[in-house]
Amino acid sequence: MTFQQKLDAVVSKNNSLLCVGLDPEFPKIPEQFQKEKHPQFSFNKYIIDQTHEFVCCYKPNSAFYEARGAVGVAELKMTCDYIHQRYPDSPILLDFKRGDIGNTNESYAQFAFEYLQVDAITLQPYQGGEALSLFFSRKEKGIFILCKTSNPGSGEFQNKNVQSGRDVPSERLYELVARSVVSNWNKNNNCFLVVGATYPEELAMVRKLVGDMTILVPGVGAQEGELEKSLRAGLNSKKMGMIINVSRGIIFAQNPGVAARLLRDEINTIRKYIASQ
Ligand code: OMP
Repeated sequence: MTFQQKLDAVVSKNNSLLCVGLDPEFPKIPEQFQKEKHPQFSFNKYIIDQTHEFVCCYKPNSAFYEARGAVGVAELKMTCDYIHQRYPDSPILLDFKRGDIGNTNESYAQFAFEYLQVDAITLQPYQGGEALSLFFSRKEKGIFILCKTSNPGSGEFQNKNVQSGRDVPSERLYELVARSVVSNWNKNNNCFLVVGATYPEELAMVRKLVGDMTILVPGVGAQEGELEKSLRAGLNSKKMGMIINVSRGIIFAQNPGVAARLLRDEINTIRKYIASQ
């Protein structure tokens, strides 16, 4: 089963485009979990049990586990194992943002796909498609390429005009990334893009360039990306094709299960409204 097939199945089963980001920043974890033997894992287990019916995906960000060294990485592994065992329908998208030369990428791929056994990862495109080809060859895995990131300074490079050839009109760097992914990198139909909810105009532009491709959209909530604007810009022709990630806004909510259900429902209400227009 490919990542897209696994995603489609759970999107339809849970009627959800919502992804919960498992970003257990240690100092922010409630005290009761901090005291546990495996604090990040215990906290994640609680979040996953509360939210699994309302989400289409989980996205643990490796940084929050690596920050604690070996114990954190072990708890990331425990988290992935728990999802595989208890909720095998739920895809795991590892937020990794890696990408290097060939043999280094082999080691990254080994960690993500063999050790953690995740279904998908995020990568940066800076070293080009040649360097990432090893990831593309993993046909069953989802390869998410950073295109237009949500941070305030992402335009420094991503919005610069670039010209790929003498007779070709110039375009923004993020547009070139989107076009390259669609036309050159996606030979195995396993590439996807990441575009921040904080840039709905750019998201609309990317949607025009990539057809119905699924886009990971982080930045709703804590980073103040607006949900309705993002959905208007990012939904594909089937009013789907988005994975809307929310991390802090759900995991640190008073009641994460309720927060996830409400957000799932709000996304669906807006989707229906947009479809009816
Ligand atoms: P919240 O802002 O707490 O919802 O978390 C957002 C999550 O999405 C974090 O794990 C970020 O690292 C990640 N993210 C962004 O916020 N912006 C991006 O442009 C890309 C990502 C990502 O690749 O997921």
